[in-house]
Amino acid sequence: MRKPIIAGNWKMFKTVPEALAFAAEVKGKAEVDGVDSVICAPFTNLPALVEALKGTQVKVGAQNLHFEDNGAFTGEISGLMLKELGVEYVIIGHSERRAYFAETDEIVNKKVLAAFKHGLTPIVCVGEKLEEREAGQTKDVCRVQTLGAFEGVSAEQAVQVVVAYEPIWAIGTGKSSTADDANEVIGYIREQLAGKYGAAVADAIRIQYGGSVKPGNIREYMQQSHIDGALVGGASLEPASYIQLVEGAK
Ligand code: G2H
Repeated sequence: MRKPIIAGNWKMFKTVPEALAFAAEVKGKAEVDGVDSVICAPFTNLPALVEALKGTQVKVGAQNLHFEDNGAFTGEISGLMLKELGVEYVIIGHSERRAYFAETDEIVNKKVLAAFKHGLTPIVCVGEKLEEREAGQTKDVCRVQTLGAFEGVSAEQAVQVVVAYEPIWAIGTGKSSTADDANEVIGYIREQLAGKYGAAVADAIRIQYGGSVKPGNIREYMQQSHIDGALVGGASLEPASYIQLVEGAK
């Protein structure tokens, strides 16, 4: 069976002292057997968080990487650099990066391959905009984004990928997709992966829901057949709320 995974996406929040205070609060608490727990923090927090969470079940992730190892890419951070810090996960293709930083499916794919090159676990985000949903294009958008991200990814690598389905209209808006609707789209994403890799591989790939998940609704999502956890923004910032999310994923 697939192990549930809760990943906090802090986005551009928290200074180093704030991150360390969070780590001290969640130690021993956001650690539930049978649930993977990951905090994806701003780059500046990563060394301190890796150190503070060493030996715990709370893993550390980044929110982006560049697909080259090094080069003249001012302001960028590579997978090589993240690995050196002890980071284990990296979010790739979050809708905010697609929208504000012009990340295409091709760039997302290069980043997924770069993550594997450095032994980082990619959390790959896919999801439709409101107008695409209203035009009945949700599944088409998710199929193209998912298959685009997995281009050139072997079956052995595919089972390690975490996919996060985040309908864009549900992000940070307080509006969440119903658990049934999210499960239907996630089931469809799994079908596409089965078409590419076969059912056994697709059944092993973890697919999260993301978009206004909070302690009050996590269990509804977790009860769904295809939903294996959540990528959580706002509700991952407070230790008490994050702990409840990890507990709720059990
Ligand atoms: C979606 C999510 C985290 P929030 O971006 O990836 O954010 O939970 O605040 O909607």
